[in-house]
Amino acid sequence: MAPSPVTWPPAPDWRAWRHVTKLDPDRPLSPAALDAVYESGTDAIVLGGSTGMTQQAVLDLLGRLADAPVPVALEVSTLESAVPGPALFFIPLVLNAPESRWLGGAQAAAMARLLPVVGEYIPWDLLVPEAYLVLNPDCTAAQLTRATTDLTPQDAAAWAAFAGRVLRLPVIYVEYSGAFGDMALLQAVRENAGEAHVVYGGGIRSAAQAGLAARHAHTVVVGNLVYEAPERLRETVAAARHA
Ligand code: 1GP
Repeated sequence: MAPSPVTWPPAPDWRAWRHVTKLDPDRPLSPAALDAVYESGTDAIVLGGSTGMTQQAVLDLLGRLADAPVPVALEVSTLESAVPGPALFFIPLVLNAPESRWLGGAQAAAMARLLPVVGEYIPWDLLVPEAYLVLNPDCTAAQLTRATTDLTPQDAAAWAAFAGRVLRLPVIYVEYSGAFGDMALLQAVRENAGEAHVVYGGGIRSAAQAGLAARHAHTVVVGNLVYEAPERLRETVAAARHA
């Protein structure tokens, strides 16, 4: 393969992130809420969402984040949202989805579209695959992927061992988007994930919840709170750091 005609900056040290703030390009974000994110001490901002990941929405939010004090990453969940600019690109897979398109089919289809057109410009070293376990049956991602959400801690441990120790995927994401999850399941994932980096997201609305999740996860993700009570984000950062 020909060398890339562009030089990309080095990837940020995402493994050191303890607290990540997830912003949804499909939701209105007030200037005050954005200020609260910047002042919270969060380690990074990730753009992501299950619906409305249009190119325009992603570009609009990236534009507003141009002066962010922390790295800005993008979770690429649609082909059209794959735009240049973010410091890092997370590529989600859903382990517990019944259809293979969520486990590589859609991603390979996107590659088939991108390679002939912008293949030389794909920043391979900035792509990080994330193996999701989608566990809240009411969240949009679960409905979209029809994920099998009623996993026991033992089931989740098996997925973690397979993804982390067999496939050697770098990230396992325990996702309860919208609801605080089962910490015993999270612990089982962490104990079986091998070298994989374990991320927890879902329903963190207090310092106590952030602290509980950060006991087992390397990184905790907070999303909804930014839109509901942005002034409380800061306490979740402090709790994650001190867990
Ligand atoms: C969503 O994991 C994140 O993808 C965070 O979840 O929005 O419930 O905080 P919440």
